[in-house]
Formats: sequence, structure tokens, C-alpha cells
Amino acid sequence: MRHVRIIGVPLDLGAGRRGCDMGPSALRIAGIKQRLQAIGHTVSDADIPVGIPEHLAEQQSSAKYLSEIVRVTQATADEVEETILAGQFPLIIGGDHSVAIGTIAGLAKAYRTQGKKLGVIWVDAHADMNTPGSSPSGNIHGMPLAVNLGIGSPELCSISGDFQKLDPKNVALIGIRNLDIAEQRIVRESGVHAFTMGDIDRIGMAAIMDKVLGFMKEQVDVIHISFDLDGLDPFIAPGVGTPVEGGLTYREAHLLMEMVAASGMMCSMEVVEDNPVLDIRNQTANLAAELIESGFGKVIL
Ligand SMILES: [Mn+2]
Repeated sequence: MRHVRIIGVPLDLGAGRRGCDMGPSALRIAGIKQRLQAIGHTVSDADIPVGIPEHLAEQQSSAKYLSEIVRVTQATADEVEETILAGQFPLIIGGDHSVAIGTIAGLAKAYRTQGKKLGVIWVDAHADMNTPGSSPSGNIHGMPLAVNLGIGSPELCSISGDFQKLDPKNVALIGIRNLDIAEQRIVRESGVHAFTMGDIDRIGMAAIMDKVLGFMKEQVDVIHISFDLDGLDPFIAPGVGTPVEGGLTYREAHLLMEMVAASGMMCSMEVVEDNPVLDIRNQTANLAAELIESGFGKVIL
């Protein structure tokens, strides 16, 4: 059993639509703390303070709200780093996916200190590998994975130190189905392992996770899951800002989490992009809370 430190990041400055700043509240209302306690973990819970658009000036259209996002992701990174060094499990609740810039910077720095190699499983409808040059919208939540690989805005790439946070060969991108044209090339040339929805259709989630966990076991010591709820099919997860048809089913998503849990290698997790404004009776947050339980080792039998 573990001590789980819930780190809420009520940030929606990286997204094109307001509302996912309420994501941490929605997950708490879905009983995330009690659910983790019920499977035997101890839990603490706090938020990183974040500014809201109504109080901030937008400085740059190719990377909107850059300076506030730099501040928030650095604060998140520091908290995550401290959590790992304290031997605890960071569970980051977004907030839009730009929080992953901070989460993964903090993990990378802590594991560098401990001499451990980090692998990341990134579940998403999108690849999140745009740069200020390639992004049609300038929304930073479309850029975090590129930033983690050292591609993009220098202010973001240097969070927690000027080093590349992830090695692309240790990254698995699962569930993608909607990429921008310029982004497709960035993904193809990056060296990350990308599994599209078409791959999932053809070979199935179990075979993909066997592959992913197989190379992770060879190459890394610890796994982080960055779970964007828009990776799920909008029919089961309507409360997201950028829904795309044809996503992960309920069982595919649980299987992914169950297989990661069974690997025993997961040491951190983040769940992002829940948008209660667009949700139906907190359905998406409830599903997110169930998936987190599966990731923490809740089993059927
Ligand atoms: Mn995303």
C-alpha cells in the first residue's frame, strides 16, 4: 500500500475552452480520496494555486498564457519532485493537459537524482506534440509531449532544468486519432511508439499493452501514466473540451489500467482534461475515478 499525494492543478489556460479548471473538484466529488482509501492507501490532497483568464492578460498568440503556465507547471514540477523524493505516489488531477509539462519535468528531475529511468504511457485522442510554430490554435495543451521531448518553447522546455525530460524510445502514445498535419510529421520523426485507434482495432488493447510493457521492462525502471480523458470515446466520456469520435471503450480503458497496475512499475499518474461544464451529471469524472482505481490495483476477482 502506498501514500498517495493528490496534487490538484485547476488550470484551463492551456485549453481552448473554459471549464477544466473545475476538474479537480469534479474528481473529488466523484470520491477519489475515499476510493483510494477503500483499497488501502493513505491519501493527502492539496491544490497548486492557478490564475484564471479573467485576471490575466494574454501575451502571445502562438503560445497563449505562456508566463502563467510556466509559473504553474514549475510549481507542479517542484511538488511532484518532492513527492517522489519523499517516497510517495503523486496523483496529479488536471486541469488541462499542459500540467504534464510540470508533472514530467518534476518526475524526470527526481529520477535523475535517484538514477532511475522514466517511461511514459500517454493516453490521448491527440498527440500533444505541436510547437508554437506548428499549432493552429496556440493552445499549450496541444504541446506538452513535444515539450517533454525538448521540442518547443524554451521557457517550457527548461522547467526544472535545461535537460531533455524524456527519451522518445521510452514513450508510448495510445489511442491517437486526430492530429494536425504539421504535427503528424513531428510524431513520425520523433521516435515515440505511437499506437493509433486503428492499431487498437486491428490487434487489440491486450496485445498493444503486452508490447508496451515488454519494452518498458527492458528500458525503464518506472512508468508514469498521463491519461487525457479525451482518449476515451465521447459516448462514455462527454465531459472534455476536444472530443473526437471513435475512442477507447470502457473495457479497453480499464484493461489498459489493469495491465499497468499488474506490471508493478507505475509510480505516478495524472488524469487531465475533465471539463464539468461540458459533462453530464459528472459521468466523466466518475469514470475517471474508476479508471484510477483500476490503475491502483483494484481487481475484479
Ligand atoms: Mn492531451
